[in-house]
Amino acid sequence: MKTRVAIIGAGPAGLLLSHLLEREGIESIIVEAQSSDFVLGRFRAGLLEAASVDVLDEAGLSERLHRDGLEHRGVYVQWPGTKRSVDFVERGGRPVWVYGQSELTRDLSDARFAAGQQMYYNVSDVALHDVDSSAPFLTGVDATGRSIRIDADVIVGCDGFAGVSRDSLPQSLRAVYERRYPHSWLGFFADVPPSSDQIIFAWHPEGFAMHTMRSASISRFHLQVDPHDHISAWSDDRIWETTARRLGSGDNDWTLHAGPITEKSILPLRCRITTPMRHARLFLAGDAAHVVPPTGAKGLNLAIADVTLLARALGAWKRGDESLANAYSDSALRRVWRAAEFSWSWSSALHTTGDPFDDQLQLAQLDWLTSSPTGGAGLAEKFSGVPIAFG
Ligand code: RFL
Repeated sequence: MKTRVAIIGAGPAGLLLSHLLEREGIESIIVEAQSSDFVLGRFRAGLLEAASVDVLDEAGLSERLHRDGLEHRGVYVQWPGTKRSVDFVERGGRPVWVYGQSELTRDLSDARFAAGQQMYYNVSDVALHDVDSSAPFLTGVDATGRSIRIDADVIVGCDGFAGVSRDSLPQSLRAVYERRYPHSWLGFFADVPPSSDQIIFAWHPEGFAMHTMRSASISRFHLQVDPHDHISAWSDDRIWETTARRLGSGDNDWTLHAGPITEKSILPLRCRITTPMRHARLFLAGDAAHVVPPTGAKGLNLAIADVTLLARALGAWKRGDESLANAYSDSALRRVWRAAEFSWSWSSALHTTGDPFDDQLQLAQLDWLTSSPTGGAGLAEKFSGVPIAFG
């Protein structure tokens, strides 16, 4: 097979990229290791910055988002005895949207199928070849066991954290920056209406807790847990008791709606950034190049921003101007490092360490972020995000 852009991975980055490329008049082929059902069934992110929604609006992909998504002007930040609402819009930021990643992936995938996109699911052993040349190609084995080869002008690795494409960056050029956090998140979904009109970030001496939502009937929670904890140690009763204690301490009048837990898992928090995001005819986008801890809700938004920049760059290149493609890695990484800094500082302010000195520093930081106009404006900008091409 032959195409202009061979895309590895049918997650949000790969699907949106193929859509944006089509709008630039560029054809692409997507290969995905998993089945379509598996990809659509993966629950992950749930928060979109306004700039991400702008991209989806402009691409005509946001009808269901505006119908079923929840627009939030801000968040609650709390600690024992105190609960404060931070209104991003009042503080110079923009609203954010609560919309499940699985819903967004479904919208993107439906749009790609409707447009006749060439997509190959269940492709194994994907390998990249000759990315240093002007004729790179991919090989793999399709769902029927047949070997496939895709020749392209460029290859884009949108294959997530566990993908293979970043291994094709030459060792001599590659730099990997990594931070492992000393805590994990126990995340769970419950079939209950949300217990809050906005996301709650709660500092508690026992550990961080967060309440978010996916819809009017599905709630999402996260609890800071020890990195050595196993999910089998967390019965549903223990989870609800801990959640009620940590989230209930900010406001005595608040009530937690408990109910059936439908999914629970423990996720280690880490930040890992691989540079550069372009080498010769290979480009990386989304989690293939960077993962950040989910506290700042940036991962999905970074994936959307990367592929928006990349589609514009490849569009310009097709018209004879390679400058945006040459600038892609630096432009994308500027936003990535901002997101990494926010994810780090926001995580650091909220996750307890067991040291009483750290507790007091964290509370001073949270007090400043939620009561000072300067602190609040910074939090609003960092949380609600900056334009896709900023600066
Ligand atoms: P994905 O979604 O991982 O998709 C990559 C795709 O590539 C496929 N693949 C391959 N295909 C072919 N050959 C191979 N060798 C392949 N290897 C892998 C995979 O099967 C998959 O389909 O990456 P993408 O598209 O870059 O999207 C990134 C987002 O998924 C990710 O950043 C977010 O989910 C991160 N994240 C959050 N981001 C936010 O913006 N807001 C949030 O609130 C938020 N919460 C979260 C999160 C991530 C979480 N987890 C589990 C990682 C909460 C959690 C719990």
